Amino acid sequence: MITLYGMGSPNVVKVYIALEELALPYEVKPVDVFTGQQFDADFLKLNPNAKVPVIIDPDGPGGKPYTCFESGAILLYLAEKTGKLLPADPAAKYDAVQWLMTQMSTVGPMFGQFVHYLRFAPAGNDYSKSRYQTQAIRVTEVIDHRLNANEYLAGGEYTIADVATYPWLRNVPALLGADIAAKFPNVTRWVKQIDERPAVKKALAEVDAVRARTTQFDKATPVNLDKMFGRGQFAAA
Ligand SMILES: N[C@@H](CCC(=O)N[C@@H](CS)C(=O)NCC(=O)O)C(=O)O
Repeated sequence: MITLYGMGSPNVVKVYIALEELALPYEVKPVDVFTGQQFDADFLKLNPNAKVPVIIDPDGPGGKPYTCFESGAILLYLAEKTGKLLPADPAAKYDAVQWLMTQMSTVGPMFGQFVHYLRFAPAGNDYSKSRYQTQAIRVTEVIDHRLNANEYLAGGEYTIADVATYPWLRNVPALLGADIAAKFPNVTRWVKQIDERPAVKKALAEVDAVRARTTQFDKATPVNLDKMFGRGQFAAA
């Protein structure tokens, strides 16, 4: 059985969805990032970059256990292990990989930084907040345009590109507001379509369960937040 180390954040939600879509049995080991468990020595052996998600597959390549971190790598690993959620046709497969990389390089980091400046930065960071909000809106527009011409990100097939992007873009109305969300009807249509998938409903219920077992950001102590964000006594520069 695969072990998933995580909590309830979008990068972890991707892996829950993939495991449910692929009907792979898994157990969850919660990592309480808002109390600093990602810095524990045992967890750093799994991911030296101190971030969730991580999976351990006891039945990895060559029948040996395999540990995998970085959500995009995990999605590729699970898709290739099962031969699902990635098109067989090489061009369509690389269409999926391109949009997966767009999620990893742009959607996640831009929305992630926007949320940071929205929720966690001290007052007086308006330039940074505006920059990341603008970038989050810009990439949502790019995806909306793609979904105008295609049912899913890689074309006609639901793939790991959709699995990676949905946990971030389902939050567009909450993060960017209803007026901005209304400018992206294709994203709204695609989110609704993915919301209805039984595996996604199951995954989101599991995510609610892990949220109940982990500390949420509003309960984190100031010192744990400083450590996680590398600021205050933990700043390197
Ligand atoms: N690019 C990484 C990002 C992982 C990431 O930022 N994980 C967050 C939760 S969403 C985390 O572990 N944060 C703890 C920390 O930064 O100390 C991935 O997609 O797996």
